[in-house]
Amino acid sequence: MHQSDTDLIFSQRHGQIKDFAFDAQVVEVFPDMIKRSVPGYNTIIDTIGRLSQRYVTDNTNVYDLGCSLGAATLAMRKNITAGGCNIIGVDNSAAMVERCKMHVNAFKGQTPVNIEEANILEFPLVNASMVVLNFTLQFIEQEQRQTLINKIGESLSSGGIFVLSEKISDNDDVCQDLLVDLHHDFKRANGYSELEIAQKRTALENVMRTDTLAVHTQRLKQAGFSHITPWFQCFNFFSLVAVK
Ligand code: GEK
Repeated sequence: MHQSDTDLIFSQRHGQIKDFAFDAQVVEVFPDMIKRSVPGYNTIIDTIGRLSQRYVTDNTNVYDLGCSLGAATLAMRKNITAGGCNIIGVDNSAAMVERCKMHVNAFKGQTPVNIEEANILEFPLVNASMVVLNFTLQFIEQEQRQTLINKIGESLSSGGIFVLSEKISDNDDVCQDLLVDLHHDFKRANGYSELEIAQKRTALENVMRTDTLAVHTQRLKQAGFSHITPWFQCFNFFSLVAVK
């Protein structure tokens, strides 16, 4: 990997650590950052692709909410076999959206893709057969999460699928400490130093708030999803599918 693509954002000691933001500096190193920080990221992206082949139906919309550089969008575009569909990727970071459009245009595909700069809380969702929230809900205010999940539920047709991936917390302190330690070991094994791990943790403190798996499941039930199953967990990272 070229040095400039490597995530070195927290490698030097910062006097004061600012809240983490999806700015141009983060965009530059994002693919490296997410792969070295999120256990199972590639498996989750591949599986989103496979699920799109199975669940996306003709003449529907597919949403990738908080699409970043479009990894899930591209996986779905590669795998969708249904006709007359549109993939809509939404992100509120101007820097992400600009780079995402370049990524998407660099590959060819049958299904049209629109990348929109918008807040997913305000973005209308209609006629969907698949909605993906891949590590995005954790950045939404906790009080606004139910409204967003309800909107996703309402946009999906019967038999449509929702994929939710998140960093989670555990109410049991012993389990929580173990999962956090295992995740930090994973980051160390991927070349992050103690300083980088500690500074990133501080930067995320005010912007990323995690829920328990039980809270996520309850929210989905309240939004009317009747078939919910976690299909992936590694340490404190999980992904679930919910079918309407
Ligand atoms: C992936 N899904 O590679 N509206 C729109 N976008 C938002 C909002 C919001 N209110 N809040 C945060 N974002 C991607 C990875 S990253 C996860 C998702 C991570 C966007 C934010 O700008 C960022 O691009 C993304 O959500 C979260 O499959 O970095 O841990």
